Parts: sequence; structure tokens; C-alpha cells
Amino acid sequence: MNDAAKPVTGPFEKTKGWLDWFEGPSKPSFSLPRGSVDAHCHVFGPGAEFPYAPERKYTPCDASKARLFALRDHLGFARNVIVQATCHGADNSAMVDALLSSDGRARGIATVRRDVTDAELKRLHEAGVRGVRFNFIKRLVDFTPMDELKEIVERIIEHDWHIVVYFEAEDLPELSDFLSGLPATIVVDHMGRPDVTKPVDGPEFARFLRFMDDYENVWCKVTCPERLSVSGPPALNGEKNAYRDVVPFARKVVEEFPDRVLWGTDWPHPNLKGHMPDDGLLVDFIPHIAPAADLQDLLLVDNPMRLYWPEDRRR
Ligand code: 0GY
Repeated sequence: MNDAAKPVTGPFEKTKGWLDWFEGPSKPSFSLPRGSVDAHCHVFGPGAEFPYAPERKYTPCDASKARLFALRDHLGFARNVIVQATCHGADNSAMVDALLSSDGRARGIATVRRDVTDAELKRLHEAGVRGVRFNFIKRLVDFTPMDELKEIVERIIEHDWHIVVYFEAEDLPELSDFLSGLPATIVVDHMGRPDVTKPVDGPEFARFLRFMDDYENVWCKVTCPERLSVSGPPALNGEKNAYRDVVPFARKVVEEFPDRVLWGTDWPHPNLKGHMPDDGLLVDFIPHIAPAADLQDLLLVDNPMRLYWPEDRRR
């Protein structure tokens, strides 16, 4: 990745204390399987071209499609799944622009409201969108009524899209009836954000595992150790054993549900406060949570291909 100017935000002022993504990430020691998919990442702006939404809860640094694709190549991924970030609200233009510039090597997850037109849904599908995201994290979005979410689900079903959900572990009991009633594949972001200071075999994480066990349409991104870790050490300065406290949680999900897990970088890591990880070292986290080659193939290639590029699957 070239070392051009530090990220800026065009006409926007970044949120105070905002950490820009890590400049000059290392080359991973772990060789990703051929055809690996970074199944959770974002683009931000650039703000001068794709303005941030008025209702946003943070203003990030610009993180362009060119930077994302350079990172993809540097780390050894073949494809990306670009998730609409809340700082762009329901204006999917920056994400769609990235999809259209990807030569078919990126799919997208959109944010839509109940007033989205059929023509817009069709346009999003043709650009490569394959799902919507429902975000229940209060610091990121204002509450959307459940009847609006249900209406959206009814609209997207005909495109065979799935639903990505982001929630805090403590909110699962309140959400599980709603989520389990959804007639589509559900992909849970970041393992439902477990509190990793609690035991991996304790009641909170057991509830999440039971949720996956009970509903075969529920998938999980075993992502964001840098967000969930309390113990560290951070993925910086060549650290090969980063975020040790997250390993048992992610590994358990991978081993129990090997054909329903996905992995992604989460670049450019919105809202991290303490440090910004070296993305090369984040890739080196993967063999700790998926030690065997067959698990790595499922996590990084087969599962994301089945969900996002079923027409291109290698088997
Ligand atoms: C993530 C995590 C976060 C932010 C967003 O869309 C977003 O703004 O997803 C977060 O702040 O935890 O998945 O990127």
C-alpha cells in the first residue's frame, strides 16, 4: 500500500479523537487460502464526493475504495463484502460506487428505509448488493421501529437478500423473537459482541451459541477481536499473539458452526478508541481461531462464496 497523504475528510471535520486506519500494514505471515473473501469492511466517503449523512453519530476519516482495494491486494484477499457504514445513513452511493468499480470482486450490504422504491432495490441488486443491515447499537443509530424492519424484510426477500444484524450481547434476549422470526438468512456481526471477560462457557455466550444452534439460518462473523478484547495485546509492532482473550470465543463458534461463519478485517475500523490495528497482524489472528486448513477454507472461501457469489462457487 503506498504511503500517500494521511487520510482527511474533505469538507467535514473528523470526530474528536478519531483514529485513522493503520498506515503501511505488514504482510501477513499466514497465507490466506486462494480466493479468500474479506467479508466485513467499509468505505467512508470521500466526504467531498459522497457527503456523510446529516443524522450520523460520528464523522470518520475518508477511507476510499482505492485504499480498500489496495489493502485487499496487499493482504492477499480476492474479494470484499462492503458493509454500509452508519456515517452514510441510507445513502448507499459510496458503497455502490465501490461495488461498481470492483470488477465484480465486491458485494455490498445496504441500509434502506421503508420508503425505498422497487426500482432502487433493483438498482442496488444489479450493483452487487446482497443484503441489508439492521443496526441495534444505540451509540450508532436511532431506533427503527420493528414494523418498519419487517416491511423492509418483505421487500428484500424477492431479491434473495439476507440480513446482517449488529447488536450488543445484553440485547439478544429482547431481540431473539424478532430475529428468529425473520424468513431469511441472518448474519450476526462480531459474534453478537460478547463480554470476553466473562467465561466462554458461561450463560451469556451460551445464550448466543444456543441461538445459533436453534436457528440454522443464523450465521456469524467471527470478527473484531480488536473491538472485543480487554486483555490485548494489540495487533501492533509484530505482535503474533494479539487479543488472546477473544480466541476461545471465536474458536468455539468456528468449531461448532464451521459452515456458518465469516471473517473480515472491519477496515477502516470505525470508532476504535485505544489503538488502530495493523491489518496484516489481524490476518495472522485467523489461524488461532480456525487452526485447521479445512476450517480456514470454509471460513474464508466456501462460506462467503456460498452467500455472496453462489454463481461462482468452486464446488
Ligand atoms: C463495525 C463497527 C462499528 C461501526 C459501524 O456502521 C458503522 O458505523 O458498523 C462500531 O462502531 O462498532 O462493524 O464497523
